[in-house]
Amino acid sequence: GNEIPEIKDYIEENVKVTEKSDMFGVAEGKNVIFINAESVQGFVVGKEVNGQEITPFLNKLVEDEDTYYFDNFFEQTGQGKTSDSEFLVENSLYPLSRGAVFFTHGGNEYHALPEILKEEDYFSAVLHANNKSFWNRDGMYRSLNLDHFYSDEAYEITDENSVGWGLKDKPYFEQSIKYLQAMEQPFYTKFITLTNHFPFELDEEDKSIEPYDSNSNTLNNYFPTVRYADEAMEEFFDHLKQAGLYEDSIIIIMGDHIGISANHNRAMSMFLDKEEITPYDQVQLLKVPLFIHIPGHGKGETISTVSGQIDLKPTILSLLGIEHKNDIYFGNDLFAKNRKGYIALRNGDFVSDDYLSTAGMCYDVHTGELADVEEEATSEEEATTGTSSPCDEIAEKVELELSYSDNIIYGDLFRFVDFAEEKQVEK
Ligand code: GP9
Ligand code: MN
Repeated sequence: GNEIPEIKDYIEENVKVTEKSDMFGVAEGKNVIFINAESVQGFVVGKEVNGQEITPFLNKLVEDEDTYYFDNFFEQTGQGKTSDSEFLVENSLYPLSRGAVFFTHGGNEYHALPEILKEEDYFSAVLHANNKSFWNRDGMYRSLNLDHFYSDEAYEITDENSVGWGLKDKPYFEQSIKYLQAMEQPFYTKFITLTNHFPFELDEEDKSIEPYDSNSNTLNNYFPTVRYADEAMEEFFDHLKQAGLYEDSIIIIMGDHIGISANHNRAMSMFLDKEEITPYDQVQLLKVPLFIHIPGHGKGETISTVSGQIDLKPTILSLLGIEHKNDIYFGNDLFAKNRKGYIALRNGDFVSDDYLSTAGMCYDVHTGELADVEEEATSEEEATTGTSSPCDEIAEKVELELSYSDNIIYGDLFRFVDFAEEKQVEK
């Protein structure tokens, strides 16, 4: 049956923040430039390799007074990788536990950022120099109500300006500027970089730092390509300034998902100077950087509350001063005070203000020590199951949220919701 009323009730009670944040409307009417930074993980920010900074530009941004940096921000993708991260950001719904929702449910009804922003006279576009059908982007973007997709056909791609997966990030950003300049404002645009993609190939002339030296070529080569992406983003900021687009825009940079998998744990533990990578560490490595840069704002800081990709949609809407009371989503405005307090990973693991749950174990999130199992049962139900863990309460919510999100997608339930009509009724 149609579960929408039940899901809405759950969201009203357990997800939505009750008060607008202080940041509501600070970027009203501004352009939004969102950079999906391919495979950039949080562990590189502020770190060095061979005595050299890996991400000098991002490191400067951390300190920038116009930038909020979220250093406890998690990727929540599944098998759909980049496309899952896009799905999370546009919808504040979870991707699926198997397959890529962009492929399996690209024709569903959604209520995504481009659609909501269109009502506020925003023009939306994605700029990404790859084939438009990769990840079924062209199909899904239609369902998300995106106005335009500048794919590989919009770029001049040659042997000289390509490496690995295609057009290098520097010429990609450079060639993109003319499209931004010609674009109707305000706009909501997403840039998806490509050079820092597995297997992290880079031409000699583009290497500003030397590879690492470990038993993993993947990890070794990751650092020079991350640095290349860092430089490309710095150049992009300069292009935006030169084009007169910087002042009227907010720029968001987000790592889409991890670049270095658990297969490289030996090398990773060497780099991080740890004896081993524990299951707790493995989850901590799912952190990706998130920057929200608001030119002229002057109040930026580093925010360390637990957060994730599911939070971007409500955050962007809040920054732009757009109310969306009847929307159905699972994230929270990153600047709100009474947030949910946990981030669900697609496999049911989670990270909360206090705990980290993975592989059936419950850790103290701050110390990485196993959290005590309460010996004494406090209810009949617990008495029959034997033990209870301090992670149980949130684990239940996580399971419920993931299943509600899945049901919305599998049942294409937004077909039955008239978001616009409800908006009118409320007024
Ligand atoms: C392809 C790019 C990479 O267009 O977004 O996708 P990924 O392999 O990271 O999901
Ligand atoms: Mn990716």
